[in-house]
Amino acid sequence: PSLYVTRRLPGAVEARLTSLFDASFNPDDAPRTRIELENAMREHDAILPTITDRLDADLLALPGRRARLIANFGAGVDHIDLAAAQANGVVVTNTPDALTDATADIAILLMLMAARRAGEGERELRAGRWAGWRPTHMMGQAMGGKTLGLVGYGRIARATGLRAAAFGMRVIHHSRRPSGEPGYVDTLETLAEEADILSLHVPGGAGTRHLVDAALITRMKPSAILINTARGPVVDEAALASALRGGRIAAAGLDVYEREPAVHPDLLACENAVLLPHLGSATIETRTAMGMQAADNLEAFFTGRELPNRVA
Ligand code: 8YV
Repeated sequence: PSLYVTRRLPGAVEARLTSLFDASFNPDDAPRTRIELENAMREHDAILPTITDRLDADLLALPGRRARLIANFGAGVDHIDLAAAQANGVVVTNTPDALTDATADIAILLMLMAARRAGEGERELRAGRWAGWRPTHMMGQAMGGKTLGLVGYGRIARATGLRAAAFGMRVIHHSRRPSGEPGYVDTLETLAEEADILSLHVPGGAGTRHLVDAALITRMKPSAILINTARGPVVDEAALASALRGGRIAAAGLDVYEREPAVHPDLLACENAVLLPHLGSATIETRTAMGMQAADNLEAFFTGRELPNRVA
């Protein structure tokens, strides 16, 4: 079968895909244009896209479409119109397990950086503004003894909670469907009120857009920290920047943004925002494992086996 891969992938993954399929790789590793995606849908049996490819209803209903499988490289599939995929008989798979630990690690990294003011400190030092040690210099907050509120309770949330417990944190969570597990809090509002650190682990898409808005931020403690490793649009960036500037919450640690790669200019101006360029799954081990998981799904599809990670 013929496969189109929209971005360059780790070498071991490209080698496996080449051994299994008549695979074409995007040569310049730039995001694909709409025309390029249309051509790929018409010319190949399967597509392996990433978060930078928007596969909307028109693309999925494209006349003359040949592609029958979209094997997404990544867990989040909010860039793919799943209802349109379903309606047009296009199968969609994702790579949920491969990136759990790497993303939980980034959530903890952001918590530590925000709580201990690491970005701010490094900027001060590199700018030659560090006046030397003093007892009250750049005091942050401890994580131990604090409460972590997990919004969503899937794989990454749980892995983040386990790590936070090792830092001596109390871990509570809220999810759409009650988990029935210890630490479950009935409403998002109560979770926001109780948490010292609020960490987001919900999928993107219309159902979670601006879940964290000005009203929810108002419920948070003035000392609270917001962490987002999920999807940018879950947070109203303008409302968050205004809260950070006004001292209504203490800090934020973000890995994802509403309009990537653009970042709200007001956030860029906030000293108390730690801002990473969507590094959640960016380790060689994880990106390789994601590619291998996508390859497993492709292989299962074309050999008529059950798909390990079907989402539509
Ligand atoms: C990926 C992610 O790097 O898997 C996800 O949902 O957000 C990232 O970790 C990205 O999706 C790759 O397509």
